[in-house]
Amino acid sequence: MENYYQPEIECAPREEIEKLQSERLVAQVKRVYENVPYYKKKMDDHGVTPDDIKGIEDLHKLPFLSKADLRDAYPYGLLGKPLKECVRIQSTSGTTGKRVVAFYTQHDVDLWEECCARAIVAAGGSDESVCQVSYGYGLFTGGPGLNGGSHKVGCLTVPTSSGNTDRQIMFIQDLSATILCCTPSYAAYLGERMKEMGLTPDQIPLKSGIFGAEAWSEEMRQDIQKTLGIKAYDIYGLTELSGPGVAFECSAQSGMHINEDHFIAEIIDPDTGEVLPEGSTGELVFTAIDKEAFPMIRYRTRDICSLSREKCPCGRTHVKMSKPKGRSDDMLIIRGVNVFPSQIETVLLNQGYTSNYQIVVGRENNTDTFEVRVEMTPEMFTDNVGQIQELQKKLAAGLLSMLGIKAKVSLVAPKTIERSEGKAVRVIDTRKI
Ligand code: DLL
Repeated sequence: MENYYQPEIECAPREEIEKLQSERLVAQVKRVYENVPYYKKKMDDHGVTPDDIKGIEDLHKLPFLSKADLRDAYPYGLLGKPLKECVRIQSTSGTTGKRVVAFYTQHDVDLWEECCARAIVAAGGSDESVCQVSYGYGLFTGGPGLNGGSHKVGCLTVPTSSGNTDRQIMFIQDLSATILCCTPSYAAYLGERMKEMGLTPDQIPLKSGIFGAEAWSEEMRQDIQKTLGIKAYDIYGLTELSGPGVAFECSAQSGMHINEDHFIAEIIDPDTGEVLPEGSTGELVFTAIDKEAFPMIRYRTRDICSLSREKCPCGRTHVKMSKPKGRSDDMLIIRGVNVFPSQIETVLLNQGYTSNYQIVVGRENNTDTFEVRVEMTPEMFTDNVGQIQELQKKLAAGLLSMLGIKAKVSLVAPKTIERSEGKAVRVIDTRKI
């Protein structure tokens, strides 16, 4: 049986959701126009006033907000409430430029934690659950968001944060944790370590996992589910919009329901900005309609995915987004061809490898070099050169057929590629240096 945290809104009829969205959008646009000079100027420059926005059908009239705007307005330029009403900041681990600093009022924290609670209940959580939160705590939103959601549901919360892998496993075993929250790459590592310790899936108390914060393939899901003996649920979010819980997966495991009472999603053509019809793949754009301190309107996420309103067997009525294949800025252009790391991961896992890999891109004689380094599993590990060459050839052929370009494949010994405790870094691109 499917359980819901807030059934009246998660399963509300479409007309009701759209009516609520329209009301909230109109009020939000008016509020930011009157209170945030940065938005007022942006809307004035675009020739649109709050009077032009009568409902969700007018959303497309509003200007986009981009990461560049966040940088321009850093740190306080987009504040929708006086600082004295703000109770928290969170921040991204961006490697270039200024960090994004997002602000929250108590209302915003409650809204965010409720979204995470919906995700936990959808993954089978209840006040009987022991929920281990192994996302990082601190400025990163993963730990604090799932921690708050777990409290709201009434789970026994185990705030291990990331790292110290053997201690994580000790808590899972000793406290009989039933839900694990972490990045998929860390879940894969925990699974690998438990296997090494001789733990079989039936000896692991976990029942489900809530994994997100980075792109991961369907094949990686199957792999994690098998090793840990759990059902693995995807969760999506970004700091600018609150953190995890903007969208979450249900038992159908076929896309993530977007919490549409708080966020309106659109898919646009990333080159022209044109709104694309339902089902098209493009850049995901979000409008947060009831956040107070950091009110994002038509924020361009740079994540590439599609939306579907097909009826979901779980009973929820909120639109579903497909697994993002990665950010448009994660996409590599190698010899003119668009390559997403998640496509490479699909080929690797289909051929029996794990998600321990690295993509190394460089330039020699004005041509891009492209190498995929992959760990052999202990079962396939051999020092027979002929056998290794055979495996490399097969993998190179798989990559060629998926990507349309040739990669050099290097198989390396088990445990030689560094494991990740948070978001995995899989691409080394020396062309940018
Ligand atoms: O990663 C929030 C989060 C924490 C989500 C824990 C889920 C679980 P940021 O650090 O701001 O926030 O990074 C946001 O991560 O724009 C996507 O590119 C990527 N991302 C997040 N969730 C997923 C997912 C958190 N399930 C950026 N699948 C987003 C693919 C994801 N990519």
